[in-house]
Amino acid sequence: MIDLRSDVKTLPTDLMRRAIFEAELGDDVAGEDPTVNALEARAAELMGKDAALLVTSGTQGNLVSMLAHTQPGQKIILEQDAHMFYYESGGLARLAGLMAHPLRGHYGALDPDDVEAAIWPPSVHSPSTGLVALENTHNRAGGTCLSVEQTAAVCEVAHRHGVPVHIDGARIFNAAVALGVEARELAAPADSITFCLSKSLGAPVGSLVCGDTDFINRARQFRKILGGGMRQAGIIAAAGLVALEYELPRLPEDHEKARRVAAALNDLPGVKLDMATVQTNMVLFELRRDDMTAPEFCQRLADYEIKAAAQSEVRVRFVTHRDISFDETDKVCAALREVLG
Ligand code: TLP
Repeated sequence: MIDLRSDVKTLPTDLMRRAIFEAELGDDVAGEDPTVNALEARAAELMGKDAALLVTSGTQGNLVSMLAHTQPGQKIILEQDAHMFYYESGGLARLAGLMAHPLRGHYGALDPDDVEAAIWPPSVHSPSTGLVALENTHNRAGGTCLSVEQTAAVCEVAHRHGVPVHIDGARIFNAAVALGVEARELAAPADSITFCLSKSLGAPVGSLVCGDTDFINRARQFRKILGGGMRQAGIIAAAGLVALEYELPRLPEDHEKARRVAAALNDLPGVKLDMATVQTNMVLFELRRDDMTAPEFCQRLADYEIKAAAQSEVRVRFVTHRDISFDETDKVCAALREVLG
């Protein structure tokens, strides 16, 4: 099966499985797991931050970050299609007690002027703004990147008003590869960042929250409150260390696969695809045809041993990743031509 539904579907590599088997372990809640400590040190170094914290998932990373940055009753400003707003089951409201102020972005990027206007002046009537959140790459915009300049411009506005900035960098390394910069340059203007091991990096579990030492200490306590204190978590960290060493350099290949799929789709009737969004490992498009809906199209792909998922009656997202080879990518292109041509 060729699974285009998401890069979260990747299975651990042999190297990861061996590293898990051989990992040196201890009680991470007490800070005694050497493999977790090594991963957190490596993550902090890659993001150019003081410290890092291993969490169970991207969602948990974003949640502990919101909890550590804000007070209940404050406002969080974020893009209206942001994962933290759209897909995290309202955890920002239910668990962090935040009010969301969503803004419409452009290819996932917030306009700094809109952010400034959304930071309402202090008043007895209004909530104060506790956090601005960015997403890089932006999932629902189709894996689009925020540049260093775009990130810095929003951070400048937020910081001028005393508001911290968190980046949901689930796929920050894809952005770094696409933009030709280091991930730490993209993280530098922000106060904190979460990145995921379990998406394009192909590890089975885990995300890292990175920031200054005080922030990470607070986040660690919130992780415990949320039940995310794990004991011999080195079995997770071991695969993560392998992912950072061996999978990170491989990411440009996934972008090339996405470009091939996008080029094939772009020629086909009834496909509405903005090629400007094809920047990383995602291809987001609309199917505007009388003969099939997006779910029916995905159903047809099953005959070619391809798993795909529609996001609505017209919208489809494909994600390329390590478990789809270049040969399989070409098979996908051929299948698309047969089904839609
Ligand atoms: N994204 C997943 C899910 O929506 C299923 C996907 O397939 O793309 N931030 C961003 C930008 C994400 O894309 C995701 C997951 C998360 C956070 C949450 O990560 P997890 O699933 O580890 O909680």
